[in-house]
Amino acid sequence: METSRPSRQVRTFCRICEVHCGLVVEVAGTPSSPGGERVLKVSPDREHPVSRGYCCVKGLGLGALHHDEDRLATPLKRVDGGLVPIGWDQALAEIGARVRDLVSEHGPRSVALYQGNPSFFSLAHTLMSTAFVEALGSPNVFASHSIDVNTKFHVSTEMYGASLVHPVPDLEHTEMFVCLGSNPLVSQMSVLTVADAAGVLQRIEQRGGRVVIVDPRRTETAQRLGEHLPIRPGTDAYLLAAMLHVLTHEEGLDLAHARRVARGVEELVAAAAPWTPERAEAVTGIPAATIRALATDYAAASAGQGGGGAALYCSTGVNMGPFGSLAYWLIQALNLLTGNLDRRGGLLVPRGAFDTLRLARLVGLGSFDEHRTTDGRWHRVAGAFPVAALADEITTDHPDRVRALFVTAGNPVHSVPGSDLREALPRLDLLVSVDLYRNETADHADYVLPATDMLERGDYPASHQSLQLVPHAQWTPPVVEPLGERRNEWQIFSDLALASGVRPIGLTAAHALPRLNRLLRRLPGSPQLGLEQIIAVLLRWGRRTSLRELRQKPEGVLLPPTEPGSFLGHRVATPDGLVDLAPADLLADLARLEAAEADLARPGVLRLVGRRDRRSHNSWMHNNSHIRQPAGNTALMHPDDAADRGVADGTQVQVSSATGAVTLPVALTTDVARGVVVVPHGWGHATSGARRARALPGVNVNDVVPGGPAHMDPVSGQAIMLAHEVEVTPVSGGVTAPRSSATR
Ligand SMILES: Nc1nc2c(c(=O)[nH]1)N[C@H]1C(S)=C(S)[C@@H](COP(=O)(O)OP(=O)(O)OC[C@H]3O[C@@H](n4cnc5c(=O)[nH]c(N)nc54)[C@H](O)[C@@H]3O)O[C@H]1N2
Ligand SMILES: Nc1nc2c(c(=O)[nH]1)N[C@H]1C(S)=C(S)[C@@H](COP(=O)(O)OP(=O)(O)OC[C@H]3O[C@@H](n4cnc5c(=O)[nH]c(N)nc54)[C@H](O)[C@@H]3O)O[C@H]1N2
Ligand code: SF4
Ligand SMILES: [Mo]
Repeated sequence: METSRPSRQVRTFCRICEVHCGLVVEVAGTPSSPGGERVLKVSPDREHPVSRGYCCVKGLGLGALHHDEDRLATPLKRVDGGLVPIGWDQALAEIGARVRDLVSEHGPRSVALYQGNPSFFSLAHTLMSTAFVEALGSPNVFASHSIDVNTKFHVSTEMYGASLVHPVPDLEHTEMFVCLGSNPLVSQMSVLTVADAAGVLQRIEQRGGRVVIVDPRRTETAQRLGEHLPIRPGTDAYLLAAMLHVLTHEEGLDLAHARRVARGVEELVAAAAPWTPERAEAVTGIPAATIRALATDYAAASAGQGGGGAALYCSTGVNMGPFGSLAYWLIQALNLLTGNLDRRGGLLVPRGAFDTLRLARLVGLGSFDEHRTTDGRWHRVAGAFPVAALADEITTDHPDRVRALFVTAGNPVHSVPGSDLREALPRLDLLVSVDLYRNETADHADYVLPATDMLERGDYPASHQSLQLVPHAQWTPPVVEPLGERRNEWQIFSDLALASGVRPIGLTAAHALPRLNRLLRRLPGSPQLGLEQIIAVLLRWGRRTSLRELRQKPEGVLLPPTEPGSFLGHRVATPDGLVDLAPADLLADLARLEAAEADLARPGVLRLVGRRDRRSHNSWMHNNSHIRQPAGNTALMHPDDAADRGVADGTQVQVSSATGAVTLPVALTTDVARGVVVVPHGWGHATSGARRARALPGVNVNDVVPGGPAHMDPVSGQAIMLAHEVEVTPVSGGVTAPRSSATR
C-alpha cells in the first residue's frame, strides 16, 4: 500500500536554467495522509544521460521552494490598499468581468501580457498564456526575452528565417572557443543547453584546444580556465567588426563556400572595410596586434589544422550592451565565412525530438509580425513586443492604450531597467500577477494568483530542445500534487479565457483544450492531460522518440547527435533557403557604431555592468531556505578607480546615473578592468511577501540603469542594460555598514 511505504523516488528535471539537470526527488506520504505529501530530498540524477549527476544548489532547493511557507497559497485581491485572500471562483469571475468590460469598451488591445523568464521553461504555460491574450484579439504579448536575448532572436529571424535557430558551439569537439560576455561557471550560459559548462570548457583545454574569454571582469570562469581578454564595456561589436576586417580585407579569406550557402556576402565584406583593428583598439582597449592574432588564430583553428573547428559565442554581456544585434550578426557572419557553421567542432544546429522550427511556424511564433506598438515603432520579436516599450503603451493617449496587464512568472517592476514601468503601472485599470510569491510587481497588483512550482506539473523542455549540445529528450510527470490552492498556469489562463468570454483560438494546438481541460478536471487524475496529448502527438510527429519511451525511461533518452552539414542548404528557413548575411537594418545600424565610437573610448568614465551568483537566480531565489543566501549585492571596482574617488574597500558607496542612485557596499579588486563598476541585479526585496528575502540587504540596480525607448537597441527592441555611464561616490562617514542596516 502506498501509505505503508516510507518514501518513493521520482525522476524529474530542473527547469530553473537552461541545463535542465536530471533530478531524483524523494517523496514521503500522500496528499491524503497526515502531514500530506512531503518532498524529503532532491538529489542529482546520476543516471541522466546528459547531466550525469551534475546540478547546482538551486535545483537541490526545489523541495524548499515547494514547501516554502511564504509561497502564495490562495488568490489575493487588493482591498483598501492591502491584499486579502479570496477564492478562485471569485477571482476568476471578477477578473473575467473586468476583462470583458475593458475589451468591449476599449477594444482587445487594452489587454496585455508579460511573460517572465520562468514561463519559457513550461510549454503549457507559454502556450496557454499566449493563447489567452490572442483569443481576446490582442497582439500585446511582452516578454522577458526583450531584457535578455531579443538581439539573438531578431538577428536569427533575419539571417536564418526563424527566431529559434541558434547555432550551438560544438564544445565537445572544438579546437578554439571564443566566449564573449558569459560566465559559464556561474550561469551555465544561455541560449545553449550544456551540463557543467566549466567542465566542458576545461576539456577543450585538456584536448590541447583554446578557450578565450572576452569580459571586462576576470570572472570566476576566467580565473579557472582559458585566456582572459579584458574589453571595455559595450564595445564587442567593434572587436568583431575588426576581426571580420582582418579576415576579409587583410587575409583574403576564401569566400567561395559562403557564396554558395548565403546571400549578401559582398555587402558584408564591404561593410567591414572601415573597421580596422587600430580603430577597434582605441574603443575596445584591446591592442590591434591581439585582435589580428585572435582573428587569424580563429581562422586557422577553423581550417582544422588540429582537426577541430572553432566557435565564436556571445551571451548576455553582449546582448544587453548597446550593439547586441550587430555583435550577434557579426558572430554569425564570422562563423559562416570561416566555414565553422554547420561543421563538427564549429557550430551545429540541433533539431530536437520534433521540428521546433516547423512547430513555431505552425503556431505563428518566430516570424516577423505584422503587429506594431501603437506608435508604430516596435515590432514583435519571437512573438512578443519589447517590454521596455510597455510603459509608453500604458501611458500613451492612443485609444488602444494598455489598460489591463497580466504578468505571469515575471517581476518586471524589478527586472526592467529604469522607473518608467513602475510609474506607469498606477495608470492601469487592472494588474494581475500569476506567481509563486508576492513579488515586487505584486505591490501594484489588483489580483495575485498562486501558481504551481515545477515539482507540481509535468513537462517536456520543448522551447530549449533545439539548443542542446547533446540532443536528448525527457518527460517529467508531476512529482507531487499541488499544495493548497496553487494551480498550474495552463489551467489558470484557460479559465481566465473562459471567464473573459473567449476560447483560446490563437494557437492551433490549444484550440479546444480549455473546454477539454474543464471536463478532465472532473475526472480523477491530472488536469495536464491536454499537455501530455500535445507532447505525445509532437513526439510521434518527430519520430525520434515517443512519450511511451520517455515514460519507460524517466531519466531521459539520448537522441541521435546533430549531424554536421544538416543545416546549410537544408534547414535554413529563409524564403530562398540562403542565409542572409546582409540584412538592411543591421547594415544601417553600423552608423550607430560609428557615432558612439568617440564616446565609448572616453577615458576616466565608469561604466556599469552586471554579474550573477551561483546561488541566485534573477530576482527569485533569495527566499530559499536550502540555499545559504548571499548577504545582498556588492559593487565591484578597480582599486585605482576607487582611489581616484576617495572610495575605500568595504565601505558604503553610492552608485548613481542620470536615472537614479543606489547605496551598497563596495569591494575593490583588480579582477575588474579600470573604468568598470559591477553590480549584480535581482536584489532589493524590501516590500516582498517573501520574508527571508525581505530581511536580506541589497539594492535594485535597475534603479540606476536607464530605461525606456531612449535606451533600446533600435533593431531588436532589446533594452540596453550594460555600459551606461555611472558615478561612484563614498557615502558620508564611509564606514562599513553592519549587515542589517545596509541601505535597501
Ligand atoms: N546562478 C545563476 N545562473 C543563471 C542565472 C542567474 O541569475 N544565476 N540567470 C540565468 C539567465 S536568465 C541567463 S539569461 C543566463 C545568462 O548567462 P550569462 O550571459 O553567462 O550571464 P552572466 O553570468 O551575467 O555573464 C555575463 C558576463 O558578461 C560580462 N560583460 C558585461 N559587459 C560586457 C561587455 O560589454 N562585453 C563583454 N564581452 N562582456 C561583458 C560580465 O562581466 C559577465 O561576466 O544565466 C542563467 N543562469
Ligand atoms: N540590470 C539587469 N537587469 C536584468 C538582468 C541583468 O543582467 N541586469 N537580467 C535580465 C534577464 S537575463 C532576465 S531573464 C530577466 C528576468 O526577468 P523576469 O522574468 O521579469 O523576472 P525574474 O526575476 O526572473 O522573476 C521571475 C518571477 O517568476 C516567479 N516564478 C518562478 N517560477 C514560476 C513558475 O513556475 N510559475 C509562475 N507563475 N511564476 C514563477 C518568481 O517567483 C519570480 O517572481 O531579468 C533581466 N533583468
Ligand atoms: S544548473 Fe542548477 S538551476 Fe540550472 S538546471 Fe541544473 S540544477 Fe537547475
Ligand atoms: Mo535571462
